[in-house]
Amino acid sequence: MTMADADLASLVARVVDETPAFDMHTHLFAPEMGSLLLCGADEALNFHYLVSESFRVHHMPYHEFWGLSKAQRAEVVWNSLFRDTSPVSEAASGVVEIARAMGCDTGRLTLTALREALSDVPTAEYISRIMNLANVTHIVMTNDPFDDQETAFWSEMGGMDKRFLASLRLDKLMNQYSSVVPVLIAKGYEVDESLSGRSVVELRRFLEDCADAVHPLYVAFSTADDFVYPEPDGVRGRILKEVVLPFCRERGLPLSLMMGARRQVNPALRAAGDSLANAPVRPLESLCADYPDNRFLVSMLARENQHALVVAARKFHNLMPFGCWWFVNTDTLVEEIIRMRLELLGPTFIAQHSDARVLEHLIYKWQRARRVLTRVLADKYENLQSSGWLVTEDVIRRDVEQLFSGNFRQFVGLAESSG
Ligand code: FIX
Ligand code: ZN
Repeated sequence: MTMADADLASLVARVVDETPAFDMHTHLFAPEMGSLLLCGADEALNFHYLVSESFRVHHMPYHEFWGLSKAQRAEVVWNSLFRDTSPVSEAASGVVEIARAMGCDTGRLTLTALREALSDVPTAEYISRIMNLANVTHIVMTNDPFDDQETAFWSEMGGMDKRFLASLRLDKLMNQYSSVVPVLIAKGYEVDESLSGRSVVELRRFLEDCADAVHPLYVAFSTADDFVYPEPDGVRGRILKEVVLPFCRERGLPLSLMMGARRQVNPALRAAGDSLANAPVRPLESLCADYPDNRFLVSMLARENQHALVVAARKFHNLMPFGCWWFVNTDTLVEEIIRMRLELLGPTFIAQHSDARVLEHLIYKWQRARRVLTRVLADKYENLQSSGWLVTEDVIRRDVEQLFSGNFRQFVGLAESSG
């Protein structure tokens, strides 16, 4: 039976709200990894998105800002973005959404009230509360084998909170190889800068060791606009071809490429100093064509690249577009991208990831994703209905489940029942 448009829209909203999400890319860590899991008001206000926005208001010299304690920086950000201007940006209004979900009176929100409502200590109950509010079942971490603070916990990873799963992040290996050579040598791997001798075999052994330690769901690295493929003589090209791709193939792991991040355009802003670049899609197409037995999870940072990425995914079934990353994770652009992907791919992509750096980010990032997906899907189902197609609750549930979790699970080979 055909539903009235308003009934259909509220059914879609309910199903989207009720469908759990598998958050396939975050910068959160299992609670057993101690101070690596960030939470609380001061961390939320020190989020690099807010830090960069705050400089547009307070104009403090960089050294002065970074010389402050974390709590003082949180106050500067608060004053700049919530007292002296209105929090209308994506990131700033996200704080208001977090506050509301955590029970604050957002009509007269103060920094003190926010600090009281959010916990600085990620107890198991607090994590469950936040994950329930966001309706997220699993959180994929970004695990960097060259971060000593993190790798100190790797041997205990097997016994950690099962809701947190690993991904192996290889930016340093792929983008700054010469800088990690001494580190690898110190760890006992026989490598050199020109990849001669046993280097390739040893790099492979290094990846095997990392994977044995963290059991990643996928391997990842980000690129700027300088990523080329094929690159037979370049070090990165050789590592990709001779080490990473065969490793991924043999272990059945997808390779995630996060394309278009131009790092440290303004180093004085520290983590907030990265920007974006329009990245060519051709190398990606060639990779997908040359390695049909590899699977590629891909997100692109520039709005200009989204259309080409979707078209590439029509051509190559080993390519899975995921999420709306960072500078395109705004209401307007998420709507545009999800609409474009649905129109060109149907529900065969990964609708969103949170990229959360602070636990409470899960709340607003997923609330937003759900609102946008509801709008777009309601519109699509209304059109289908008006063509006589039967749209039922079961059908909507199936589609949303695929977009929020199923497509990712299937792509990384996670059985429905496991995890
Ligand atoms: O490379 C990444 O995974 C990016 O998401 C981060 O580096 C970035 O700082 C970020 O947090 C974006 O949301
Ligand atoms: Zn990220």
